[in-house]
Amino acid sequence: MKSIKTLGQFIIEKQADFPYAKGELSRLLRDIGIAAKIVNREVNKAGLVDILGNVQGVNVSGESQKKLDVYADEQFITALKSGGECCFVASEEQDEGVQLVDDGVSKDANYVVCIDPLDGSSNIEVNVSVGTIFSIYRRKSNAGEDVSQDDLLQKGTKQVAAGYIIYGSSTMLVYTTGKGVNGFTLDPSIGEFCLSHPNMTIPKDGHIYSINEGNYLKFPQGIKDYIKYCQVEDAASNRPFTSRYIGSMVADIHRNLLMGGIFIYPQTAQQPFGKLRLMYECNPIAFIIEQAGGKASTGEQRIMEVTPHHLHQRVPAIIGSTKMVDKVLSFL
Ligand code: AHM
Ligand code: MG
Repeated sequence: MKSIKTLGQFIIEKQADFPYAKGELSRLLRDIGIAAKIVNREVNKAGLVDILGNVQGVNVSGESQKKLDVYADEQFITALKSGGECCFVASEEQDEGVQLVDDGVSKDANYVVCIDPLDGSSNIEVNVSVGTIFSIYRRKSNAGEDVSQDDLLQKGTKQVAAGYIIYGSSTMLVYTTGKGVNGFTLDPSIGEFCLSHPNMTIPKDGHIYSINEGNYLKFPQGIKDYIKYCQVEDAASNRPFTSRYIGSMVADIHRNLLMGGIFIYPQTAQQPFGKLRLMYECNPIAFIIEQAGGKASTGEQRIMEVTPHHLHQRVPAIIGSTKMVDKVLSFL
């Protein structure tokens, strides 16, 4: 029988690679993995229990929150708080950063986390994959000092780790610490994430494009031109390409990571920065895709080089196989 390697074993093995190898980042990743298993359990029984539907209130972006969004938010924040390695969290579900202080303990923690606890949550009710996306930074202030928004508002290039969990036909955790990308599949029989996709790389080119074409009329001309390019017949470049859009960023990105492809969420006249959030959607995904050998751009610059001004900032996103991203950029 082939031996398995759990996420916990892998993290410990890789600990020496981390920039500050004191085990803090390892513990932080482990805490996220534990919360992911708890959220996975609830996502899996979403159709069974009375947990669907809106709870009162809307999140900071004016969208109605689903109960599982709130549940996932609580689980990740609780895990980060009790783990003690994170002092400040930015979450899609929280207007402001959440300071994790428990009898003063976490104030000394060296890391801050940006997280979308349950992305694509409008898909839960129809049994379509959803995800969690996270990004980890060293705090800017010194341990023991008060934390401020400045600790969270760092460029994506400063990420020390990032990952996503996809709650799909199987549940996977994919993460990077800047030394490649590794994927772990949850084995429900033993309750462990097991290394299933070592050293993931995205094909340099692909033939899948993922974009919400319902918004076509509102897209910038260059994006419209690219979509038409994808649809033209040309045997030499394997066109027409295949259009695949799940509407769950993690699921669309995960498929493209494995098969090659491009994901685009552009700006429109109504949404000059697009829809997706820089700090907890685009930056972590950009870090993973770049680490897998792909590219992530706003159309004007590398996503990870965008200067953040507020926690819920939006950016246009063009993410995927290098050749496909370059092709889109040539149309802009
Ligand atoms: P959410 O954070 O409110 O779930 O929104 C993010 C999601 C992404 O997962 C997905 O790529 C996008 O919204 C889909 O948006 P649209 O329905 O406009 O195509
Ligand atoms: Mg989201």
